Amino acid sequence: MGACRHDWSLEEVQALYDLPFMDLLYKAHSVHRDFFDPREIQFSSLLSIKTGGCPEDCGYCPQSAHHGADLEKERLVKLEQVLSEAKEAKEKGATRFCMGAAWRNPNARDFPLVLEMIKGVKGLGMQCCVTLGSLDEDQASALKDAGLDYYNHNLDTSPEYYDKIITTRSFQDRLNTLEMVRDAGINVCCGGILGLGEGETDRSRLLMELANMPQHPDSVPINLLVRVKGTPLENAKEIDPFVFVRTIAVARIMMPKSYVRLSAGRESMDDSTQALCFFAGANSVFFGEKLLTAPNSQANRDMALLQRLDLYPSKLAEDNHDHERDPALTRPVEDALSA
Ligand code: SAM
Ligand code: DTB
Ligand code: SF4
Repeated sequence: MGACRHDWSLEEVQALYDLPFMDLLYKAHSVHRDFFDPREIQFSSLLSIKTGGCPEDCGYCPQSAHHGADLEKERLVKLEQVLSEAKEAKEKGATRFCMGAAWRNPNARDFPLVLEMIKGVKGLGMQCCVTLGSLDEDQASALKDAGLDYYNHNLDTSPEYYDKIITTRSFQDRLNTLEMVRDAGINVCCGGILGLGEGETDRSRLLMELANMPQHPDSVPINLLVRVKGTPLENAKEIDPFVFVRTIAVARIMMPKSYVRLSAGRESMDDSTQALCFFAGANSVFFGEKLLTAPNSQANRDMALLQRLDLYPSKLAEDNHDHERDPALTRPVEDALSA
């Protein structure tokens, strides 16, 4: 049974990446079966609660005020709208409702309203996640008190490549916010983006940073860059889909108990690539017509794909942190983690 390690070296991560593709997938899928039902996919639904005009300069992001993406700016949405969107997402099978705001950090005027939104979503019996930028200790503990289950704050890329993509907030700032979230007792949702022009070593370093945190993030979103017109990365070179699949597989092996989310970028991904991602250990997706501002894979396409692959959306009760497995599903893979 794979142990949770926090001492990965770059050489070890690269050795996993460099395994023959089929060996890597076999190993990752074996680890996946040790901890999860390989047929179950967790659905999260996204809502942008404050759109555009962000003071940060993240090179991939259409919501940055530094770039010229064609985007309608929106003020904080109303509580009623949040609740009706959350209800609809729940009816469609989402177990988690995630709200994102284009802020550097939450401000004193809007933060109490976000706390009300969290309480409202919790009142519907859903898990709740928010991503609001950097936090201080008091904000983290207020979020916890409001009942927040997850906080999303991504590392995005390797520490070495980071300042080619973002200059207004440091990699260390991100680690500090993550520490505050962890210390407040909120589950951490933290991952990155591929296709930013990063190199192989950057992808390994990103996964190494994630896995070597004091605790593995509970959710690990792996985004494929959505190239948006008007952003500095609108013409970034596409990456080989098999590199994306390899990244999912390596993340699964390094963080065996975490939910690995096949996140942004599914709209442009073909069904076979997504199927390979699920085999490699992805067990969560964003479900619904829209991500924050960009289109997502259509719900009917997702449902058809799940059916064709004999997968099913997780139920709330099963989507927890008690990874008790049905022994009938466990294969003899004691050696799954030995190189
Ligand atoms: N403003 C907050 C922050 O950055 O912490 C929260 C919202 S932000 C949009 C959340 C994450 O979405 C980013 O960290 C990034 O990983 C991802 N993201 C943003 N734009 C993207 C794009 N064009 N393609 C893929 N992922 C993207
Ligand atoms: C994450 O890792 N991906 C989501 C969520 N966390 C907040 C956001 C993806 C955004 C894609 C671009 C957009 O919709 O603006
Ligand atoms: Fe702002 Fe978040 Fe977009 Fe960066 S990723 S520009 S912080 S909304």
